[in-house]
Amino acid sequence: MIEATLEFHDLHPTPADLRADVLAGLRRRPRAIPPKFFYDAAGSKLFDAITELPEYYLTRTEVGVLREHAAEIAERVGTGSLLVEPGGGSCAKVRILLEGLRPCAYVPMDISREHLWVAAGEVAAEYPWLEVHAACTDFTRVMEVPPTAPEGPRVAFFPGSSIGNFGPEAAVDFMAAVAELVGKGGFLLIGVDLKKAKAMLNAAYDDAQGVTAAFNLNLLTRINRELGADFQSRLWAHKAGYDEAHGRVEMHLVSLARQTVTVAGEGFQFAAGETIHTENSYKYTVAEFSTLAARAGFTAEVVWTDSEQRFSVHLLRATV
Ligand code: AVJ
Repeated sequence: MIEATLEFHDLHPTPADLRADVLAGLRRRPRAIPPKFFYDAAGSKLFDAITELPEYYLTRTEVGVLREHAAEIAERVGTGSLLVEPGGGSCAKVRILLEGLRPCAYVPMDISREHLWVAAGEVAAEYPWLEVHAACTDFTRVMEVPPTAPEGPRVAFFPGSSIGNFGPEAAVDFMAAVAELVGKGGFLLIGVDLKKAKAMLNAAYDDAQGVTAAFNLNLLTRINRELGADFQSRLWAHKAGYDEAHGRVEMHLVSLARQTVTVAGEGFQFAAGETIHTENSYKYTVAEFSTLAARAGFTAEVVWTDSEQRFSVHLLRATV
Protein backbone atom coordinates (compact mmCIF):
# COMPACT_ATOMS: atom_id res chain seq x y z
CA MET A 1 0.00 0.00 0.00
CA ILE A 2 1.43 3.35 -1.06
CA GLU A 3 0.62 6.36 1.10
CA ALA A 4 -0.71 9.46 -0.63
CA THR A 5 1.93 12.20 -0.47
CA LEU A 6 0.75 15.76 0.05
CA GLU A 7 2.97 18.59 1.22
CA PHE A 8 1.28 21.97 1.73
CA HIS A 9 3.29 25.21 1.73
CA ASP A 10 2.11 28.71 2.54
CA LEU A 11 4.57 30.76 0.53
CA HIS A 12 2.73 34.00 0.88
CA PRO A 13 0.08 35.52 3.16
CA THR A 14 -2.45 37.64 1.28
CA PRO A 15 -4.78 39.80 3.51
CA ALA A 16 -2.47 42.84 3.50
CA ASP A 17 -2.21 42.69 -0.31
CA LEU A 18 -5.99 42.75 -0.73
CA ARG A 19 -6.29 45.92 1.35
CA ALA A 20 -3.39 47.77 -0.29
CA ASP A 21 -4.34 46.76 -3.85
CA VAL A 22 -8.06 47.49 -3.44
CA LEU A 23 -7.48 50.92 -1.89
CA ALA A 24 -4.89 51.85 -4.53
CA GLY A 25 -7.22 50.60 -7.27
CA LEU A 26 -10.20 52.62 -6.01
CA ARG A 27 -8.16 55.81 -5.64
CA ARG A 28 -6.93 55.56 -9.24
CA ARG A 29 -8.85 56.76 -12.36
CA PRO A 30 -10.15 54.79 -14.13
CA ARG A 31 -10.74 52.64 -11.06
CA ALA A 32 -9.55 49.05 -11.26
CA ILE A 33 -9.14 46.02 -8.98
CA PRO A 34 -6.88 43.12 -10.07
CA PRO A 35 -8.74 39.94 -11.12
CA LYS A 36 -6.70 37.71 -8.80
CA PHE A 37 -8.98 38.88 -5.96
CA PHE A 38 -12.00 37.13 -7.51
CA TYR A 39 -10.76 33.84 -6.11
CA ASP A 40 -11.92 33.61 -2.51
CA ALA A 41 -13.69 30.33 -1.66
CA ALA A 42 -17.02 31.46 -3.17
CA GLY A 43 -15.32 33.01 -6.21
CA SER A 44 -13.33 29.85 -6.95
CA LYS A 45 -16.58 27.85 -6.86
CA LEU A 46 -18.31 30.36 -9.13
CA PHE A 47 -15.39 30.18 -11.55
CA ASP A 48 -15.70 26.38 -11.64
CA ALA A 49 -19.42 26.86 -12.46
CA ILE A 50 -18.47 29.27 -15.29
CA THR A 51 -16.33 26.56 -16.89
CA GLU A 52 -19.47 24.42 -17.29
CA LEU A 53 -21.68 27.10 -18.86
CA PRO A 54 -22.85 26.48 -22.45
CA GLU A 55 -21.52 29.91 -23.52
CA TYR A 56 -18.08 29.47 -21.92
CA TYR A 57 -16.49 27.45 -24.72
CA LEU A 58 -12.92 27.91 -23.44
CA THR A 59 -12.64 25.09 -20.91
CA ARG A 60 -14.32 22.33 -22.88
CA THR A 61 -12.47 23.30 -26.05
CA GLU A 62 -9.10 23.28 -24.32
CA VAL A 63 -9.86 19.97 -22.58
CA GLY A 64 -10.70 18.49 -26.00
CA VAL A 65 -7.39 19.69 -27.47
CA LEU A 66 -5.40 18.39 -24.47
CA ARG A 67 -7.14 14.96 -24.60
CA GLU A 68 -6.58 14.64 -28.31
CA HIS A 69 -2.86 15.32 -27.99
CA ALA A 70 -2.05 13.97 -24.51
CA ALA A 71 -0.03 11.07 -25.93
CA GLU A 72 2.05 13.35 -28.15
CA ILE A 73 2.60 15.78 -25.26
CA ALA A 74 3.93 12.89 -23.14
CA GLU A 75 6.14 11.70 -25.99
CA ARG A 76 7.69 15.12 -26.52
CA VAL A 77 8.11 16.04 -22.84
CA GLY A 78 9.08 12.62 -21.47
CA THR A 79 8.43 11.14 -18.03
CA GLY A 80 9.96 11.95 -14.62
CA SER A 81 9.64 15.73 -14.85
CA LEU A 82 8.70 18.15 -12.09
CA LEU A 83 5.29 19.43 -13.18
CA VAL A 84 4.48 22.95 -11.92
CA GLU A 85 1.06 24.55 -12.37
CA PRO A 86 0.75 28.27 -11.44
CA GLY A 87 -2.92 28.93 -10.65
CA GLY A 88 -3.61 25.19 -10.39
CA GLY A 89 -6.90 25.95 -8.61
CA SER A 90 -9.13 22.91 -8.91
CA CYS A 91 -6.35 20.77 -10.47
CA ALA A 92 -8.86 19.45 -13.04
CA LYS A 93 -7.01 19.66 -16.36
CA VAL A 94 -3.75 18.22 -15.09
CA ARG A 95 -5.46 14.84 -14.73
CA ILE A 96 -5.48 14.61 -18.53
CA LEU A 97 -1.67 14.71 -18.48
CA LEU A 98 -0.68 12.78 -15.36
CA GLU A 99 -0.84 9.17 -16.60
CA GLY A 100 1.16 9.97 -19.74
CA LEU A 101 3.70 12.33 -18.16
CA ARG A 102 4.25 10.29 -14.98
CA PRO A 103 5.99 13.30 -13.38
CA CYS A 104 8.28 12.82 -10.35
CA ALA A 105 6.10 15.38 -8.54
CA TYR A 106 3.26 17.82 -9.14
CA VAL A 107 3.42 21.37 -7.75
CA PRO A 108 0.07 23.22 -7.98
CA MET A 109 0.31 26.89 -6.95
CA ASP A 110 -2.77 28.92 -6.14
CA ILE A 111 -3.83 32.06 -4.30
CA SER A 112 -7.02 30.39 -2.98
CA ARG A 113 -5.85 28.44 0.07
CA GLU A 114 -8.88 26.27 0.92
CA HIS A 115 -9.66 25.51 -2.70
CA LEU A 116 -6.07 24.43 -3.34
CA TRP A 117 -5.94 22.37 -0.15
CA VAL A 118 -9.02 20.36 -1.14
CA ALA A 119 -8.08 19.95 -4.81
CA ALA A 120 -4.45 18.99 -4.12
CA GLY A 121 -5.62 16.44 -1.53
CA GLU A 122 -7.91 14.86 -4.08
CA VAL A 123 -5.12 14.56 -6.66
CA ALA A 124 -2.79 13.03 -4.06
CA ALA A 125 -5.45 10.49 -3.07
CA GLU A 126 -6.33 9.64 -6.66
CA TYR A 127 -2.72 9.17 -7.83
CA PRO A 128 -0.95 7.32 -4.98
CA TRP A 129 2.29 7.11 -6.99
CA LEU A 130 2.43 10.91 -7.29
CA GLU A 131 4.10 13.33 -4.86
CA VAL A 132 2.04 16.52 -4.58
CA HIS A 133 3.77 19.63 -3.19
CA ALA A 134 1.07 22.33 -3.16
CA ALA A 135 2.04 25.98 -2.67
CA CYS A 136 -0.40 28.68 -1.63
CA THR A 137 1.02 31.76 -3.33
CA ASP A 138 0.13 34.76 -5.45
CA PHE A 139 2.22 33.56 -8.39
CA THR A 140 2.24 37.06 -9.89
CA ARG A 141 4.53 37.94 -6.96
CA VAL A 142 6.15 34.73 -5.72
CA MET A 143 6.68 31.79 -8.06
CA GLU A 144 9.02 29.33 -6.36
CA VAL A 145 9.13 25.57 -6.21
CA PRO A 146 8.77 24.53 -2.53
CA PRO A 147 12.06 23.27 -1.05
CA THR A 148 10.61 19.81 -0.33
CA ALA A 149 9.93 19.11 -4.02
CA PRO A 150 12.28 16.67 -5.79
CA GLU A 151 14.57 17.60 -8.68
CA GLY A 152 13.58 16.80 -12.23
CA PRO A 153 13.46 18.43 -15.64
CA ARG A 154 10.85 21.13 -15.18
CA VAL A 155 7.58 21.53 -17.05
CA ALA A 156 5.16 24.38 -16.39
CA PHE A 157 1.46 23.97 -17.19
CA PHE A 158 -0.56 27.19 -17.54
CA PRO A 159 -3.94 26.31 -19.04
CA GLY A 160 -7.25 28.13 -19.29
CA SER A 161 -5.95 31.23 -21.07
CA SER A 162 -5.11 32.68 -17.67
CA ILE A 163 -2.26 34.39 -19.55
CA GLY A 164 -5.01 36.64 -20.98
CA ASN A 165 -5.39 38.38 -17.60
CA PHE A 166 -1.99 40.00 -18.23
CA GLY A 167 -1.53 42.66 -20.88
CA PRO A 168 0.91 41.68 -23.66
CA GLU A 169 3.94 43.26 -21.97
CA ALA A 170 3.14 41.72 -18.57
CA ALA A 171 2.52 38.39 -20.33
CA VAL A 172 6.08 38.52 -21.70
CA ASP A 173 7.43 39.31 -18.21
CA PHE A 174 5.43 36.46 -16.68
CA MET A 175 6.58 33.97 -19.31
CA ALA A 176 10.18 35.14 -18.87
CA ALA A 177 9.81 34.30 -15.15
CA VAL A 178 8.44 30.88 -16.13
CA ALA A 179 11.44 30.39 -18.48
CA GLU A 180 13.70 31.07 -15.52
CA LEU A 181 11.68 28.67 -13.33
CA VAL A 182 11.89 25.78 -15.81
CA GLY A 183 15.44 26.54 -16.97
CA LYS A 184 17.00 26.10 -20.40
CA GLY A 185 15.39 23.15 -22.21
CA GLY A 186 12.39 23.21 -19.84
CA PHE A 187 8.85 23.26 -21.19
CA LEU A 188 5.81 25.49 -20.91
CA LEU A 189 2.46 24.00 -21.96
CA ILE A 190 0.10 26.96 -22.19
CA GLY A 191 -3.53 27.43 -23.24
CA VAL A 192 -4.37 30.62 -25.15
CA ASP A 193 -7.83 31.74 -26.25
CA LEU A 194 -8.00 32.93 -29.85
CA LYS A 195 -9.46 36.06 -31.48
CA LYS A 196 -12.90 35.37 -32.90
CA ALA A 197 -16.32 36.86 -33.65
CA LYS A 198 -17.35 39.42 -31.06
CA ALA A 199 -20.79 37.85 -30.38
CA MET A 200 -19.25 34.58 -29.22
CA LEU A 201 -16.80 36.37 -26.90
CA ASN A 202 -19.50 38.62 -25.46
CA ALA A 203 -21.75 35.64 -24.67
CA ALA A 204 -18.89 33.76 -22.98
CA TYR A 205 -18.42 36.64 -20.52
CA ASP A 206 -22.08 37.57 -20.05
CA ASP A 207 -23.95 34.28 -19.78
CA ALA A 208 -27.73 33.91 -19.73
CA GLN A 209 -27.81 32.35 -16.25
CA GLY A 210 -25.87 35.23 -14.73
CA VAL A 211 -23.09 33.11 -13.26
CA THR A 212 -20.39 35.44 -14.60
CA ALA A 213 -22.30 38.40 -13.16
CA ALA A 214 -22.38 36.66 -9.77
CA PHE A 215 -18.63 35.94 -10.09
CA ASN A 216 -17.90 39.61 -10.80
CA LEU A 217 -20.24 40.92 -8.04
CA ASN A 218 -18.79 38.45 -5.51
CA LEU A 219 -15.70 40.67 -5.49
CA LEU A 220 -17.73 43.34 -3.68
CA THR A 221 -19.11 40.82 -1.18
CA ARG A 222 -15.56 39.69 -0.49
CA ILE A 223 -14.34 43.26 0.00
CA ASN A 224 -17.26 43.93 2.37
CA ARG A 225 -16.36 40.89 4.43
CA GLU A 226 -12.58 41.15 4.45
CA LEU A 227 -12.08 44.92 4.45
CA GLY A 228 -15.17 46.02 6.37
CA ALA A 229 -16.67 47.81 3.35
CA ASP A 230 -20.33 48.64 2.68
CA PHE A 231 -20.88 47.98 -1.04
CA GLN A 232 -24.57 47.25 -1.75
CA SER A 233 -24.83 44.58 -4.47
CA ARG A 234 -28.16 45.94 -5.74
CA LEU A 235 -26.48 49.25 -6.62
CA TRP A 236 -23.94 47.53 -8.92
CA ALA A 237 -24.21 45.69 -12.24
CA HIS A 238 -21.97 43.35 -14.25
CA LYS A 239 -20.75 44.61 -17.62
CA ALA A 240 -18.56 42.65 -20.03
CA GLY A 241 -17.68 42.96 -23.70
CA TYR A 242 -15.01 42.49 -26.34
CA ASP A 243 -12.97 45.58 -27.22
CA GLU A 244 -11.62 44.90 -30.71
CA ALA A 245 -9.12 47.77 -30.61
CA HIS A 246 -7.35 46.29 -27.56
CA GLY A 247 -8.02 42.65 -28.46
CA ARG A 248 -9.47 42.00 -25.04
CA VAL A 249 -12.69 41.26 -23.20
CA GLU A 250 -13.16 43.79 -20.41
CA MET A 251 -15.21 43.17 -17.29
CA HIS A 252 -16.48 46.02 -15.17
CA LEU A 253 -18.74 46.64 -12.19
CA VAL A 254 -21.03 49.58 -12.98
CA SER A 255 -22.35 51.89 -10.30
CA LEU A 256 -26.13 52.14 -10.84
CA ALA A 257 -26.46 55.36 -8.83
CA ARG A 258 -24.46 58.24 -7.46
CA GLN A 259 -23.23 56.78 -4.18
CA THR A 260 -20.55 56.81 -1.50
CA VAL A 261 -18.95 53.58 -0.33
CA THR A 262 -16.68 53.18 2.69
CA VAL A 263 -13.77 50.77 2.34
CA ALA A 264 -11.40 50.18 5.26
CA GLY A 265 -12.48 53.52 6.73
CA GLU A 266 -11.96 55.50 3.53
CA GLY A 267 -14.90 57.06 1.63
CA PHE A 268 -15.20 56.67 -2.16
CA GLN A 269 -17.66 58.66 -4.30
CA PHE A 270 -19.02 57.00 -7.42
CA ALA A 271 -21.00 58.78 -10.13
CA ALA A 272 -23.95 56.94 -11.67
CA GLY A 273 -22.54 54.89 -14.55
CA GLU A 274 -18.97 55.01 -13.27
CA THR A 275 -17.21 51.64 -13.36
CA ILE A 276 -14.59 49.61 -11.56
CA HIS A 277 -12.55 47.70 -14.14
CA THR A 278 -12.17 44.17 -12.73
CA GLU A 279 -10.65 42.08 -15.53
CA ASN A 280 -9.05 41.98 -18.96
CA SER A 281 -9.01 38.77 -20.96
CA TYR A 282 -6.70 39.27 -23.92
CA LYS A 283 -7.29 37.23 -27.07
CA TYR A 284 -4.51 36.47 -29.57
CA THR A 285 -3.91 34.92 -32.96
CA VAL A 286 -1.47 31.99 -32.91
CA ALA A 287 1.13 34.21 -34.64
CA GLU A 288 0.70 37.08 -32.17
CA PHE A 289 1.12 34.78 -29.21
CA SER A 290 4.16 33.02 -30.69
CA THR A 291 5.84 36.42 -31.01
CA LEU A 292 5.23 37.17 -27.30
CA ALA A 293 6.54 33.70 -26.33
CA ALA A 294 9.69 34.25 -28.38
CA ARG A 295 10.32 37.57 -26.64
CA ALA A 296 10.10 35.72 -23.29
CA GLY A 297 12.74 33.17 -24.35
CA PHE A 298 10.59 30.33 -25.67
CA THR A 299 10.32 28.65 -29.05
CA ALA A 300 7.18 26.83 -30.14
CA GLU A 301 7.64 23.07 -30.44
CA VAL A 302 4.02 22.54 -31.52
CA VAL A 303 0.77 24.52 -31.50
CA TRP A 304 -2.53 22.65 -31.48
CA THR A 305 -6.01 24.12 -31.99
CA ASP A 306 -9.53 22.71 -32.17
CA SER A 307 -11.12 22.30 -35.61
CA GLU A 308 -13.00 25.61 -35.28
CA GLN A 309 -9.87 27.58 -34.28
CA ARG A 310 -11.41 28.73 -31.03
CA PHE A 311 -8.59 27.88 -28.66
CA SER A 312 -4.87 27.07 -28.92
CA VAL A 313 -2.47 25.02 -26.82
CA HIS A 314 1.23 25.84 -27.28
CA LEU A 315 4.04 23.51 -26.27
CA LEU A 316 6.97 25.88 -25.77
CA ARG A 317 10.59 25.19 -24.92
CA ALA A 318 12.87 27.58 -23.03
CA THR A 319 15.88 28.59 -25.09
CA VAL A 320 17.63 30.76 -22.49
C1 AVJ B 1 -9.47 32.21 -15.60
C2 AVJ B 1 -8.73 34.30 -16.40
C3 AVJ B 1 -8.96 32.49 -17.90
O1 AVJ B 1 -10.56 35.31 -18.48
O2 AVJ B 1 -11.73 33.68 -19.26
C4 AVJ B 1 -14.11 33.80 -16.77
C5 AVJ B 1 -11.70 34.21 -15.93
N1 AVJ B 1 -13.63 35.79 -16.15
N2 AVJ B 1 -15.20 34.57 -16.93
C6 AVJ B 1 -11.12 34.22 -18.36
C7 AVJ B 1 -13.12 34.58 -16.28
C8 AVJ B 1 -14.90 35.76 -16.55
C9 AVJ B 1 -10.99 33.49 -17.03
N3 AVJ B 1 -9.56 33.15 -16.72
